[in-house]
Formats: sequence, structure tokens, C-alpha cells
Amino acid sequence: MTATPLSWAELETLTDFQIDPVNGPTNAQARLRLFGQRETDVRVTLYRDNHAWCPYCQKVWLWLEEKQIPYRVEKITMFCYGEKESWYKRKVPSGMLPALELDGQLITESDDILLALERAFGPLQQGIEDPAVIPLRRLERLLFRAWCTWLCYPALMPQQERRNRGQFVEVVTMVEQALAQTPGPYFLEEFGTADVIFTPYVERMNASLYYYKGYSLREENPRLSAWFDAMEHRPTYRGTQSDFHTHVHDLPPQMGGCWENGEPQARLNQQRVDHGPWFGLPDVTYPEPATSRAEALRQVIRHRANIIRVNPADDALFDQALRCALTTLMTGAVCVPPPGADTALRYLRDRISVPRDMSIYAAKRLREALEQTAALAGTGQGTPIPTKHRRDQDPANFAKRNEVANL
Ligand SMILES: N[C@@H](CCC(=O)N[C@@H](CS)C(=O)NCC(=O)O)C(=O)O
Repeated sequence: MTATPLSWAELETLTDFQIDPVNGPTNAQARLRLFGQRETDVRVTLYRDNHAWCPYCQKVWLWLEEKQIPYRVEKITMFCYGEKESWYKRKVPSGMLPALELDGQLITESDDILLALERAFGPLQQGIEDPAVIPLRRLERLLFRAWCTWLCYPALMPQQERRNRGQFVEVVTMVEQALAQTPGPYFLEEFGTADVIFTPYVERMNASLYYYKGYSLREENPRLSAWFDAMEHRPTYRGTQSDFHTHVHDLPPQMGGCWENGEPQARLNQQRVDHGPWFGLPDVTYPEPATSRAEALRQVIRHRANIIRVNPADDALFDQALRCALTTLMTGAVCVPPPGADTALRYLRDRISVPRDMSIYAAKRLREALEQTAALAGTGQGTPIPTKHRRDQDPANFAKRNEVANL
């Protein structure tokens, strides 16, 4: 027995998901964050990228959320996915992100931004120049360089691959030792600046090494594992957290390439991240919220005109196929899509971006429903995700500039 796809009006009745982007939990969609304060209290504007891919932006974003400093958000295009806004280049000639205005004064460089914020609003526990934080900042850069050396350059010989891996693991051991210095899960006694500084790249290392190298940072290192778990208890971090699929495909153009080592474990992991099952991957361990399906449905309904317009398939065909997938998502019923829907559904499956479009579990549920529905139509894959650029995600191609969900 197969279901007929629900109409958009019927689907609308199946979700009451909503959040308050301004005063509610940390979210990637907000253009203004007030934390219950007045708009006249806002002294800060954060310039960050549309898709929440920029790691240095995540650092400043997380800091502002932790300190609950009211701020505005201006979303800017990154070079890898589109043309930088000319007004932004006049403000910041290099085009680099993040930038921040504090009381009308422009600051660039994420560390200088944190320093200026600390001077204005006080540090997040120990400040960025605290003697306890400085060595941890150096360690973070050491880890970053070891990661780049392993991931972003082709290993010409197997020995080089082994050496690069060995050097990375050596620095991870130092990170494990640093985490072991305090009884709690964080770098220092309390959550603070050092944790914020480690967050963006450790998250990206976890994703990229799992996929390209078959190395599971989170699973192979007990202290880092506890650190990730503790971070995931923080609603601030959850709101900025991305997933494996998003990172492994946003990193290559940003980093100038990610090189896989061809090992069997890496191949298995690639299959899993790209084709599922997405539940159980070590990109998240907190329990799935009861709202994940309703959130996914809400976001698709909100952005459906763009989602359908940018899909390479015929609009009417994809509209029906998408409603089939959403019917399955919400009711569990099998809904056979029209012939040819397999490539169209998988195109969308591959372009859900976390946290830009929705949170991590909502994205997993949606990918699962899209894949399940696509499989009923065939084995065709969507247009491959480009690796040199991501202009398939150019915000200019989506009706409302700076809208989220360029799915
Ligand atoms: N040292 C800088 C690095 C910032 C940086 O590399 N930003 C990248 C994005 S993560 C950027 O803006 N690149 C230009 C672009 O991609 O458009 C900082 O800490 O703020």
C-alpha cells in the first residue's frame, strides 16, 4: 500500500515547530540577537558568512552567544561560493571574515575581535591573553598545522602519509594531556575562551579526518570525546554545530583541497557520510530532540519555492517528489515518487547545510527521507558536489538575498 503525497497545505498542518530567532536558543538564521535586552542596547555587528562555514566566524559567534551580548548579524558571501558584496569590500578591502563593529569601530582578525570584546564586556572566564590560555592557543595552532599538513597536501609516498598521520596523532596526544590537566571535561577548570578557540577546527578535524583518512578523532581520543560531549550539552554550541556531511563538502574549496588516503576505513566512512545511514555517525551524540522532523518540515516549507527553483529537475516533477519525501518523513508511509525523481531528490539530499538550514538531527531525518524516497525511483545520483568551488550554493541564486536555506 503506497501513500499519495500530501499537499503543501496538508503538510503545513503537521508542523508547529518554531523558535524565536532573536531571543530564543542559538541559531544560524538570526539577523539580530537580543537575549531579552532592548534593540537600543546593541553595540555590536558581526559580519560572518551566509552559510556558517567560516571557522573563525564560529569562534566569535560562539563567544557572543556565551556572553549573551546583543548583536546584529550581516551575512557576507565567501569567495568560494559567490561574489563578495562590493559594499563589504569597501569596508574590508581584503574581503576577509569575520569582521565586527563595536560602537561603530571596525575590527578584523578573530583574535583581535575577541580582545576588543573582552575589553568592552569582560572575558569569558580567563581572557585570550591570560597566561593559562596563551599556551592552549599555541597548541591549537600546532594542531591546526598538523591537520593541514595531513589533509590538504597529497602524500606522494605511503611513508609520507604515515608520517603526516603520526605527526597529527602526536599533537592530539598533547591535546589529550592538556585536557587531562583539569578534572572536568574542558581545557581549564570552567568552560571558557580556550574551549571557544579550539571549537571550530576540532569540529572540522573530526569530520574531515573521518571521511578522508578513516580516522575518528572523537572516538579514538577519550578526553576529546568527553570534551565534545560536554560541548554538546551547551545550547550555544548546539546552535553553531555542523555535521559531517556539511563539513566534508564545504572544506575542499576553502582549504584548497582535501586528500583522501584510499584506506578501506576511509572508503567505508565516505559511503556512510554521503549515502547514510546518518544516524550513529560520531558527529553528534546527544539524544535526538522530539522536534527534529517538525523542524525539517518547517524549514523546507518555508524555503520550498527556492528549493524547487534551484533543483535541476522539472519544477512540477520535483514538487511532487519532494512532497512524497516529506510525507514519508512525517507519516512513515511509503510514497513512490514520479520516475526521474531519484537524481532530483539526491541533489537536495547533498545540499542540506547544517546549521545554516536546520539543526543536525533535523538534517539527518530529512536526508534519510529523501534517500528512502529516491531509492524507490532508482539509483541515479544528483549532480556531483563540486570540490574547487561551491557556486552551486551561491546566495545570489536564491530569491531573497541573505535568506538561509540555500538548499
Ligand atoms: N586570521 C584571520 C583568518 C580569517 C580567515 O581566514 N577568513 C576566511 C574564511 S574562514 C575568509 O574570510 N576568506 C575569504 C573568503 O573566503 O571569502 C582571523 O583569525 O580572522
